Amino acid sequence: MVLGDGRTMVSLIIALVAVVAVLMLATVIVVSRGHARASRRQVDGRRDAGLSDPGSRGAVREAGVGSAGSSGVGLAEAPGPQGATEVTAGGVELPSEPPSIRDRLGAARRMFASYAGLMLARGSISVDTWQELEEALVRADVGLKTTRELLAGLREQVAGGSISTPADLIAALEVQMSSTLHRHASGAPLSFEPGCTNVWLFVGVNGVGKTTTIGKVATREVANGRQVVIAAGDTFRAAATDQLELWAKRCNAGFVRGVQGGDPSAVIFDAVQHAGAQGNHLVLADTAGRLHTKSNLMEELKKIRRVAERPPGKVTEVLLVVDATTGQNGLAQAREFAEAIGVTGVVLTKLDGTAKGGIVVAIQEELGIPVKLVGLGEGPADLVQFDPEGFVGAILH
Ligand SMILES: Nc1nc2c(ncn2[C@@H]2O[C@H](COP(=O)(O)OP(=O)(O)O)[C@@H](O)[C@H]2O)c(=O)[nH]1
Ligand SMILES: [Mg+2]
Repeated sequence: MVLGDGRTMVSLIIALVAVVAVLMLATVIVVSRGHARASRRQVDGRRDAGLSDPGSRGAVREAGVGSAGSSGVGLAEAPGPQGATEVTAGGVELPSEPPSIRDRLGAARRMFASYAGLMLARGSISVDTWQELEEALVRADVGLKTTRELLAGLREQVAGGSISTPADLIAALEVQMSSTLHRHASGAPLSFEPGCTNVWLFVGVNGVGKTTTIGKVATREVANGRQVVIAAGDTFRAAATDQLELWAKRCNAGFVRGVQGGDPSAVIFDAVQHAGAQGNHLVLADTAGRLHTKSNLMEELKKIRRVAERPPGKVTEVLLVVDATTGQNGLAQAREFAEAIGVTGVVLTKLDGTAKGGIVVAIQEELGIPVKLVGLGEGPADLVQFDPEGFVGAILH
């Protein structure tokens, strides 16, 4: 090449520009093919899972996926805002000192104490003692069937001579109630399996506290260093999704939502697939408490469960949320959900309210489902692991 030759220089520049343009064009083609392949894979996955085409239910949005830097608790890096995905970050709210069941069950304890006072004043076990004990247990929501079973066990001990005073009777009741709760592994931690995307499904009728419980569980799990994605599977009520999004933002969990009235299974499928792709550990899936008919709801829940099991998802908990203030009605709900979809544990909420608590014993004795968590208020820290001894002690003395 001869330097200073103007025409040669111009040709060289034109050639260089042409090469750069060809390279850029090739890159654009490769990237757009990659995107097309990825979205085809997701649509195929949905179709395999028996879900509707995303176009028919609106795009899934995502908010509140935090970055590791913003929280310091090791959350996955947020994906870039592409397509219909929307990403926002929030601050983690660590739970303060958890409340104690003992403090919040004051009303139940006072009620039982007034009966115990009557029994102990008498000095010996009489017909009245048995009547008072039965009344106390039924009023505490233990339920007639479970109360009678507990009393039958105590009568045997009295007949055998191992119990002779009202004080012994109350002590034996405590042992019997605790052993009932232990028999069904109550208070066991929630199941979590490494190496897959754990899905914890929250089911239960409207108003029991599913959404609030998910918020509390997400707060706790994020604070413990887990990467959490919340799936707004209650597409039936728009307010439920907004309420959940707020919780997700507050604790810096990922959040996947669908359109109102959309297919809940599709939302949960997308959340699981997204969580898997991000290497996240845990999906907390909200569900509707009521659809047009009850059988619709149960069928929908079965479908959600099937879809959530698709790799890398694995349903490791199906938690039935029961409002403790609904008393024996909660037992009937538990029976229905357990029969339809299988329930691995109960979250008993509102034990801080007017609840008497005995429903815990009834649920376990009659259905054999362990109570795993207890809701003691509306705040993010108002959730505790169920502790059988602490619970029985909080009611009886
Ligand atoms: N006192 C009290 N209120 C609760 C508890 N859990 C939930 N709630 C309240 O119960 C109401 C219904 O809760 P929500 O989570 O929307 O129920 P969902 O319909 O099952 O999702 C809300 O006002 C919650 O603040 C709890 O443990 N204690
Ligand atoms: Mg809800």
